[in-house]
Amino acid sequence: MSNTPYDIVIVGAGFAGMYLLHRARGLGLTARVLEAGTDVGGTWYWNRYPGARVDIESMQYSYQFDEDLQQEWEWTEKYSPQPELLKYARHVADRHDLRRDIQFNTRVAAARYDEGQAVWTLEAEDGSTVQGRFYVMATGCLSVPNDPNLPGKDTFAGPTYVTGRWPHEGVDFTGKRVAVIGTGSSAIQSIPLIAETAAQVTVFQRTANYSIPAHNAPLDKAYEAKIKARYPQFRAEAKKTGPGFHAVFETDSVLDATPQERERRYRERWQQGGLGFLGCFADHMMTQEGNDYAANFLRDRIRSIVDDPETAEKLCPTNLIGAKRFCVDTNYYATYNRPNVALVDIRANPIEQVSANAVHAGGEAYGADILVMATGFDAMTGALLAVDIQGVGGARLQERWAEGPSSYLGLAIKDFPNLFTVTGPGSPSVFTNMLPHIEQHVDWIADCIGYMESRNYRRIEADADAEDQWWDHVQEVGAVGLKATVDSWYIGANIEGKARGMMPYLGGFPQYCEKCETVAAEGYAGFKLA
Ligand code: NA7
Repeated sequence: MSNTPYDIVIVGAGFAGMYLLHRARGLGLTARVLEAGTDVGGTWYWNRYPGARVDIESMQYSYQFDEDLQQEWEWTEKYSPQPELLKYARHVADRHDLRRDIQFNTRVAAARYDEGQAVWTLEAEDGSTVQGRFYVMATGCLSVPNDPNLPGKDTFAGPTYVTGRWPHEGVDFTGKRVAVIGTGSSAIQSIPLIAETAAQVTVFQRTANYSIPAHNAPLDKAYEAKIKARYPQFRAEAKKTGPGFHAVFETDSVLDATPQERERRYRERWQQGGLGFLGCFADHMMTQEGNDYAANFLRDRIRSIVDDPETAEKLCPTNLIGAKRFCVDTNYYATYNRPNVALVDIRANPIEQVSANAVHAGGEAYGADILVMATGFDAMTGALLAVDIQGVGGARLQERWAEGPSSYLGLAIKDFPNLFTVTGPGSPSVFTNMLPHIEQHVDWIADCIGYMESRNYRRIEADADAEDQWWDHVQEVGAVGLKATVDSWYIGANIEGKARGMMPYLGGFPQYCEKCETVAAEGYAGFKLA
């Protein structure tokens, strides 16, 4: 690596890092992207498990900064599969000639701010260093896999695969006995496909999840043409919705509806499929009673699909619908009707140990040749804390966030000057359509740096009071309704020992964007510029 300070050093070559590099060049700044993988794509580079697929329609989960690109690119399916998303990322890298400023195979271990020089020095695991005046963590919200310590896991004789680190050459399950740990989105997407070729699939479920059919299909050409005819307006409308994507979000209360009207709307949304399901009323997340209506409807769907009543009951979630990430599937529940698929409730029968060729739970040994860990991620903070980031006055992010994160707008942290985080804790991030949010954050960061360059400012730092107030607001909004009452990775509950607290901002994407715009318009209110 070179020791000449770049204007901006960016960690991560996913959609955020790629777009920020493009914006940096547009500002006439030098930028270097450091990426642990061997290619661009981030999430879609790492998550190659069978069935990996975006759960927002591809016409909406795509870049909008390049109008020609969004007009020219043709998605083949309503919800793109991982290989197509990776192809898209590679296409964008080629189209904008990004790779020449991206250093692959480089995992950053530490970053230190030198106050006198006003530069950040990033150190990679191989000891090489690179410096930049600005430093941006574009490392994603779900990028560090959760690797639970199952007793005896290391004694397992067969291969263990982690959904978030899937081998590039794929996995052949033909004739194998496969044990899948976890029933979140990654498991729900992959189990139906694994079951098609495996001899036996045993699913170890700790918490049943709600899932809604994707009704995925080839992309309707007439629909595509209709959107492309007014793409910028279509995107602008999406930004006005709470989660930043098009769906019909009704504003009336589930409590005021007649039973017939509730049933009618639930059935209609079930037929439509996808994440818009809960948008059929405004307040599912406000009361237990309102939540129960939707939950009962989905539990009835599960019972109607799954033949074996005992398995169906185990698959019926008992927690609040919408508190954990809602899943979108293709044939998930029906897969349990296959003779080669079995479900083990490990809440009732905890895993005792893994041995050479079995997973032992509730006194039974379930034979396995392959172990699939679909156990999720150290969400929101995992990738940020994987780097030993040292700011000014001895501030260390790992210590600062030991009791939970705090940030100004999910963009900046006091005592860490010239460091920005893309979709960091305190921003709406995972509660929104990630790609438009990434673009909003990157634009904000690039505009801010452009503003500083034009006025000769060399240093920006979140003001302590502004950060505290924002974080209090994030917690206050996060406590409204029922979302925070259920253990989820949104509140850090999936990682043993992790501090609890609502990490994404629940106040809505439009409200958040307005706040960011006001901050910028007021000369970066809440930041100290020097
Ligand atoms: P998730 O949604 O966090 O799911 C992880 C699953 O693994 C979930 O069912 C967990 O059960 C289970 N898990 C985690 N740790 C353990 C242990 N120790 N033992 C047994 N089971 C465990 O991750 P995904 O990768 O599926 O999805 C992440 C996001 O990617 C998703 O929300 C979409 O946005 C795309 P738990 O519920 O914690 O009881």
